[in-house]
Amino acid sequence: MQTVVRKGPLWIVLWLLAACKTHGQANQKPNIFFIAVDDMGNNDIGYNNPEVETPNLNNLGNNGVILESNYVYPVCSPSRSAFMTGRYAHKTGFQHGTVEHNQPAYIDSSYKTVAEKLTQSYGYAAHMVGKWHLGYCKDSVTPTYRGFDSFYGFYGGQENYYTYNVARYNDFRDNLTAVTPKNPNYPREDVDGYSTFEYVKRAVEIVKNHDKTQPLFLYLAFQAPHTPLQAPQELIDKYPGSWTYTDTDGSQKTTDRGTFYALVTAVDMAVGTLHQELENQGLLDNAIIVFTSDNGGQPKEGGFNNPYRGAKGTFYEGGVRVPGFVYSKSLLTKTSYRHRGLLHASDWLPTFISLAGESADLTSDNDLISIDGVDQTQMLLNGGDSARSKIVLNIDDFERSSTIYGVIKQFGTEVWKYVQGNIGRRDIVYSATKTSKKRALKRSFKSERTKRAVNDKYLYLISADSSETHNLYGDTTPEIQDIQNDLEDEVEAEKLKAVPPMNPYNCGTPNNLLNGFWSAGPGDGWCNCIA
Ligand SMILES: [Ca+2]
Repeated sequence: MQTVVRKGPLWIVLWLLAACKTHGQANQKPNIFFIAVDDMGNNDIGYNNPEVETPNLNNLGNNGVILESNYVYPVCSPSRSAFMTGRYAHKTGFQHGTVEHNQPAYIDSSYKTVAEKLTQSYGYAAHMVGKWHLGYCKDSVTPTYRGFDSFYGFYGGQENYYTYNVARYNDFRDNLTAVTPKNPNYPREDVDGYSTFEYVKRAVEIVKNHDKTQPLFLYLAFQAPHTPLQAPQELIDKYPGSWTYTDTDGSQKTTDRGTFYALVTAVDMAVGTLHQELENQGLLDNAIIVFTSDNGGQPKEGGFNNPYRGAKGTFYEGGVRVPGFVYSKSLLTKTSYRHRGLLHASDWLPTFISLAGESADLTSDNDLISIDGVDQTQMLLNGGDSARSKIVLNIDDFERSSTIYGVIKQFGTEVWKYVQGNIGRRDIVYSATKTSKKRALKRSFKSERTKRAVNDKYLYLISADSSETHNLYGDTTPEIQDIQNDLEDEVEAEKLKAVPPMNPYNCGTPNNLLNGFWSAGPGDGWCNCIA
């Protein structure tokens, strides 16, 4: 009798406990806010350069962990492919530069995106706002088919901030619906603003409407501060004056760095708006904010990478080592410092999976078993060592003129970099006489153009020479010879793993315009077009 009486309530209690546990676990998964900016160089953020006003970014970075060795690719699409897939670009076919409008490139469905993993395996809601730049030749390769519950932004690159045009035609979407104020079929009337602010407006809507019993992944990919250099006039007015630099032919050029700063400040304001709303909604109590650029700055457009050499599009540090930080109110056991550990664009996926799963096993999940990214939670949360000692910068030999192989490797406290091939056209070298005086930077660097060849080789000890002024390739010191041989072997081994690039060709004139919008088209769209 006693046993029977107890059995009923006990079963209910256990059932309730199990239900609560499941519910509790769901709540324990942190919200993940992944903020990417476009073409921001090392010297383009306030905590590295007080000349640019970024109080919100400074606050988050200075109270979080600033990433000193945050490596990406030199241009947009490869970096974004690594963000989304956790794989090196040469493993997914994105190693050969940016995806152009007429190129039928996309993330193959065999590579799960971070949004697919978080929504399908870990119970997250996932939303994307901003720049995709990973192909759109059929609807099924666009964000809402690749794991995101919603998408608000554009498929390509280099969009006009006010008209949402790219290369004369429109490229702006709310899920699959083309959006402009000119589109009578679109119900909203308020989509006519500066895109940085439109994006954050949508991000705030997402946050406000989010069911807080579910963990949230938001990928907010600003198009700023990429060209065209457009910003609200009141922000441009903050930065009067001109900035000059010496171009590759030795001539003095003026750069619109003031307007560029205004683009960055607009991003900072947008991040501040989002941050405040996250606080208002209580979504930061168990959350991580990640901020990263996708490649280095373009000096001729106002982006500087000081003290790193090179520019966007180059494999010098200035092209691939970019601003980044993590911030969390509750998850970081060590804060307010700079971490020099190696971190790569491909690491975010496994790191987010690790944060999402209390026992995420990255070695047995078939979707993750062959990724290149590594779980960096110990480094980011606890200030531990980086989980990687090597980064493959790229493997791309599709065109002889742009052939590039590169690897970074840590040996003890030394970090070495080996590059073979076209390290980059804009070979900007910072002057040894640069000062930290305000506005001094405009006088402090010069650039030079030198001939590049597929067999050019570079070896830099970047832990001591981050400006890459001493090419040690061919040095006869035995220790350096050993390192050189090691890195050359790494590159040779990695070459065998590369898949062909997906975006070598333009399709000519595929059927990718519909009513003035860059569009995918039904079914296979124009993915099978042949140049
Ligand atoms: Ca970019």
